[in-house]
Amino acid sequence: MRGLVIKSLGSSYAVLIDGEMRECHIKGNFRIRGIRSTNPVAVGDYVQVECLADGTCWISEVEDRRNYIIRRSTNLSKQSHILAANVDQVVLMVTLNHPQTSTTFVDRFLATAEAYRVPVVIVFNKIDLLTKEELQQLQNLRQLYENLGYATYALSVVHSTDELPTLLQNKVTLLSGNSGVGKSTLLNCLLGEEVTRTGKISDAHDKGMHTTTFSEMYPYQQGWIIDTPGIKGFGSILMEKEEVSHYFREIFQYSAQCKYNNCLHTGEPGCAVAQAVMDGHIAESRFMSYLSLLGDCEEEKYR
Ligand SMILES: Nc1nc2c(ncn2[C@@H]2O[C@H](COP(=O)(O)OP(=O)(O)O)[C@@H](O)[C@H]2O)c(=O)[nH]1
Ligand SMILES: [Mg+2]
Ligand SMILES: [Zn+2]
Repeated sequence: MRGLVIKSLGSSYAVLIDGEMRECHIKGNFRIRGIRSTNPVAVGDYVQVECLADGTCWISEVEDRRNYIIRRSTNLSKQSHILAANVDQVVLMVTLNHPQTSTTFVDRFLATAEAYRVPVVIVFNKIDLLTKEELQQLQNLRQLYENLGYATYALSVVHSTDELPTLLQNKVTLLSGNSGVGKSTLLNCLLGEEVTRTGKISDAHDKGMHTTTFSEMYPYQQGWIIDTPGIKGFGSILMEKEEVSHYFREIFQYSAQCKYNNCLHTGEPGCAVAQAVMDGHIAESRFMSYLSLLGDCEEEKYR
């Protein structure tokens, strides 16, 4: 039987088979070739399931993934955790303030998504809390990312989510963003029930305790929304230094005109990227984010 993995239950999985939710197990030695992850099966996976006479169900096979999003563990093990598979788009929820989301965070997130080839839509939330100056800043940021080809929305989840059903329908969407930006509030609002915890207490928990949190998929508008509680971003993925600029659309564009074709845009002569930053064609914030990711690659060598 074919099923869709909806949720991890720790050592087993909740799998939707013919409209019915079944708990499915995996054999201890179950592995997928080529991926070193702590979880061989992920939310969003399509799987083959065999149910035995004793009523237990077993996952025998994971179908090839269209894509998958991993989170690399921060320790030295270099193990990774698959957050979700077969994702159509990521909604990155951002608040300019309350709490502040840095452009570096946004840009690193976008770059990683580029590497996964998963489209990102940026949703700026809590605009009801912004001052006049901040609203202007927001406009500028939206313009910046729209110019790069990213769709953006600006709203207050607590007031209106009218635009979102159209954005989400028929798609598998991973919801992401820093803690406190309003992800749970949005889910509750869209799904019409208290599906996930909201508020300050749970946020304090997210930060203070190292509880294991699992992704979960919720049906919505002929599509699915994947919530990854307690997880801010994707975590970075391993990149070669030369590769980083490929994931910053405008930097990649200008890099074609650099004097040296292995230019890293860190002060080399004849660097078209540096010139474009000076001329205001590339936003300084984007260039800073690029340098920060590049710095990570440097660090990576010594791990
Ligand atoms: N003023 C305002 N508060 C919001 C908005 N959206 C969410 N919040 C509040 O922000 C806090 C954190 O929201 P939550 O959904 O738990 O964030 P999460 O950590 O991303 O899941 C809660 O107290 C929400 O009520 C909004 O659009 N405007
Ligand atoms: Mg939450
Ligand atoms: Zn250059």
